[in-house]
Parts: sequence; C-alpha cells; structure tokens
Amino acid sequence: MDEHQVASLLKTSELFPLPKGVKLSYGTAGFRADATVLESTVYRVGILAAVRSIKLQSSAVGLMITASHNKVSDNGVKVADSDGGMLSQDWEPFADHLANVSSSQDLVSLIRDFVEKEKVPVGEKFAEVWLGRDTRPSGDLLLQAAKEGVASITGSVMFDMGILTTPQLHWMVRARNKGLNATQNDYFEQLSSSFRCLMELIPSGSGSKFDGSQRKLLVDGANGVGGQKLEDLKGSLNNLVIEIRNTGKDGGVLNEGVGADFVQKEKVVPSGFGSMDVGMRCVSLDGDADRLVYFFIPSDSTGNIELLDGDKILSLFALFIKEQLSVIDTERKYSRLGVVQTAYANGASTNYLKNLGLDVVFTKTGVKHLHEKAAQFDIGIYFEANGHGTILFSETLLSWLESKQKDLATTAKGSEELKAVSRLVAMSKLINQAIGDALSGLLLVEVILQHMGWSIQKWNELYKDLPSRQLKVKVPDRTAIVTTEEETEALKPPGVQEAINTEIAKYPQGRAFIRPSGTEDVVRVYAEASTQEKADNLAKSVAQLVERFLGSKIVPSES
Ligand code: G16
Repeated sequence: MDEHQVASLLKTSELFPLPKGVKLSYGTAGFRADATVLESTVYRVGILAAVRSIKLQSSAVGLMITASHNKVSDNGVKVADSDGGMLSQDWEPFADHLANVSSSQDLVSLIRDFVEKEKVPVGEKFAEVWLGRDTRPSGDLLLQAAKEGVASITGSVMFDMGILTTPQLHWMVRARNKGLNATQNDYFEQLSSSFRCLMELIPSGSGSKFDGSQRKLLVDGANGVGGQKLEDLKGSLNNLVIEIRNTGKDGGVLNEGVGADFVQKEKVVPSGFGSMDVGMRCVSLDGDADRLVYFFIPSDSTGNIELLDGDKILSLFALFIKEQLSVIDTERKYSRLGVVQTAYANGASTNYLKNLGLDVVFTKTGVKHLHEKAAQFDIGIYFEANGHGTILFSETLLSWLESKQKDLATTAKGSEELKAVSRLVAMSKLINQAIGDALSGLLLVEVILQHMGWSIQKWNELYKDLPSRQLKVKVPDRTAIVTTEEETEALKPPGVQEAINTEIAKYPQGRAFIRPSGTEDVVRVYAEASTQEKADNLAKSVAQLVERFLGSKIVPSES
C-alpha cells in the first residue's frame, strides 16, 4: 500500500469512529446490530468489499445493507462474493478484526498486513463494488458510510443499485461476473420468462384443475422490500393472481407481527390476514425477501395456522425434480440429486425425503454452509426450516441438459422426455443460483402446484410435521454455549447437555437442542415431541436449563 492509500484510509476512518463497547462478529450472515452503532462497521465493510474485489482480479463484489428477519431498528451488512454467494468463509476472521479494531492507525496496519499476506494488488488493480439496501429508514446513512469505505480504496468503482431484495443483489453480482446483463429489469425478465415457460409445460389435465380462485395467492410482504418488488413483477406473470398485503406502504412496521420469521416461529395468523382468508393459499416473505413460508388458515382456526415451512417447500421441489429425472435419466447416471437440511428440519420431513430415496445431508445453521454442501451434487436442494434455501444445478448437468434439449427438439418434438428436460432447464433459470430467494421460490412453488393440480391442503398432506416449538433466551454471553458441528449437542457449558438429555428422555419422540444465534444476541432453543403441548413443555424446560446454566431470561420470540 502506498502513502496515498494510507492517507486516504486515515482520513476517512476518522469520520467513522468505532462506538465504545461495540464488539461485532460476522456471524451467520454478516454483521447485525442496532443501526445507531453500525456506521463504522458498514464503512469498514466497504473497505472489505473493495479489497475482496481486487483480490478477485476486479470481479464485481456486492455489499448489501439489510437485516432480514430482525426488528426495524436493527440493521445489517454483508458481502456477496464474486460468484454471487456469501463471502468466502476464509475472509470472515479478517472481517471480524476489521470491524472491531479501534484506532485509525491500527485499522491501517491491519489492512496493510492483510493485503501483504494475501498478496492483494491494492493500487495496481481497481475494485468494483455493487451496493444495495433494504427499506429500513437507516439505510440512507449506512449507504453513505459504505460508499466512503469503498471509495477509500484507490481506484474503486461502485454501482449503487438502490433499494433491492438481498437475493436481487446476489443475483446481479453473479450475472455481472458471468458477463450477463445484470440490471433489475434483467432479473425480472429472467424470472418471468422462465416462469411462463414452465407454465406452458404444465400437463393440460393438471393445469385445468386450477380454477379462478385457486390461481389466487395472498402474499404477506413483511412490510419490507419483497412485496414492493413483487408488485413490479406480477404484471408479467401469467395464470397467477397475486394479492400483496403488508407492503409497508400503509404504515405497517417491518417484521412486526408479520413476515416469514414471525409466521414460522409463532405459527399464528399474521396482521393483515383473517377469517376472510380461511383456506386460501398464503405465503409470507421476510424483511429482505430471502425467505418464504406458506400457510393457510384452517376453518376451525382460533388464530392458529397450518404452516408449510422450508422443509415442505424442499419436499415439493424434490418430488417435482425426481419426477422429471425419472423420465430423462432412469439410471441416474448424470444427475445425482441431494438435499441439505439443518438440525431445525422437522424429523418428519427428513423421514419423508429419505423414503423418497434421496441423499439427505446435514450442516450447521447458515445458508453459507448449506450452499457449499448442495454444490457437491448435480442437483442440490437446500432449505432451512425457516424458509431460506434454493436449488443448485451443476454446470456439468446444465450443459448435459441443454445439449439433450437441443437434440430432442429435432428428434423427439412433443415427447415427454423433451418436456421434462425443458422443465429442468427453465427451473434452473427461475430459481436463484446464487442464494435463497423468496420471489423466485414462490414462483416455482406456484408452478409446481399447478403442474400437480394440487391445492395447498393437498400439498400439506405430503407428511405430517412432528409438533415443534422454538424459543429464544437472552443471556449475558451467548458464546458460553459451544456445540458440536451439526449443532445437535452442546459441548459447553459442562453438564448442560446431560441435563437436556434427561428432559428429552421424558417425552415420546422428543428431540431438543440449543445453539447461540449468529444474528441476534440470544440462545435459540428447538424442541420436537409427539404433541404440541409436549413440544411446548420440552422447549420450556430446556430454556429454563439455559437460564440456570447461563443466568438469563426467556424472551418472547417475536421481540
Ligand atoms: C440468516 C442466515 C440463515 C439463518 C438465519 C438465522 O438469515 O442467512 O441461514 O438461518 O440467519 O440464523 P441464527 O439462528 O444464527 O440467528 P436471514 O434471513 O436473517 O439473512
């Protein structure tokens, strides 16, 4: 780093002092904290994104200001790597140091040492950073801090893409680095054209089962960015009537009593929905539209819903893909299909997927872990129960499918084989290859339901979830909990796992675990048992154990 670069960093970092007592970690998916303490972190992530781009030979890298499921005053920032996925985990320790170093001098030394060690040609190559932000009011100020950070690295170029869903920015970065058109219009065009293509491939018998009212989908936009973007997209979709509520335009508060996280954790009707919607197909997005869960309100509802979570979405996708593969690759020579879940996956879903004959693998929480595993299959489907996931198609499989499609288009026009291949090719374009994406995910669910001729109730019957409950517990220091790799057992504090095991043993089909959240300052508790009451009781007693071992308070999960 030359003198000019050092001077630029010293000057700008003085503008963004680290607030006293703030200690942040890159965590499950970027830095998250109250927006009032995050300016210095966002500035530093601007530097990180620029340095990362230079390391990757000036490939585009994304910087997203968002906080997804967290409350409105929280905000977060993360980097989209050049492949459109999450920041390479090798760089997370540097990100942590960068966010927490206190003086400007130390900041410069840290960057200098890192670029030397990693041989990053700062000053020789330029950086390209794409910026996006969500609808939180704090976004403007934080965006300015991000821009200062990027600009403090010599020769940086940046593109401010404005308000976006998180997956849109990831998609754009990926497209840009593949030399494709990468604007918001290109994103909408890819989603709507592949959706139309899949709709045209629906067998006539099944499609016709969908009468006018079944074509209607009610969307809970979490008062975030997703509903607003879907409003822009829906005009170019055929055979689907979308009614969007909780768009945030009528004064509703982001994630307050609405959205995928609320619906999945609380299993109750979100604001804006009620008795007039009984039996209708509904979907909830989260605040930045990278998660989706479906639900319907049963006729005897007293505020409760029937939830179709990420596991059920995964199962629907798996079934559809398996059906197409059975037509084109009977011996499964070319298409190893696998699914990836976490400890939060409902036990009933795992059994269902295994009974379908699929490879089911587990990783710890965080889509960065699931994505990595899914990429090892020809088609890898990953979903967290909270609705975060996507489907990855390997390059090898895609070229095989595309050449097969070309051949069949001349030799076997109109054949079932051609239709199945064409469905998979269109699916690979519809579903976001960079990251979980609620908009593309819901379009795929909708097209598959029409393909099957299924109502949401019929889809729900694929398997019956084991009753479960999630709680969160506020603790003085959540890092006191250390778990095994798959997060199903606690290694620390000593004795806590034995105590949890004793509780589990009291419940038929009992399963429970604890883990520190990587996005909130809480410990999460998950429990499953044979009845809802038993799952609730098991979760409560495990939460009390956390309280006893760590000195803490159980907090309502929506707060
Ligand atoms: C992020 C991650 C998800 C993870 C979730 C909760 O989601 O991308 O993979 O499941 O946080 O993580 P934790 O339990 O560690 O708090 P999002 O939608 O908030 O970006």
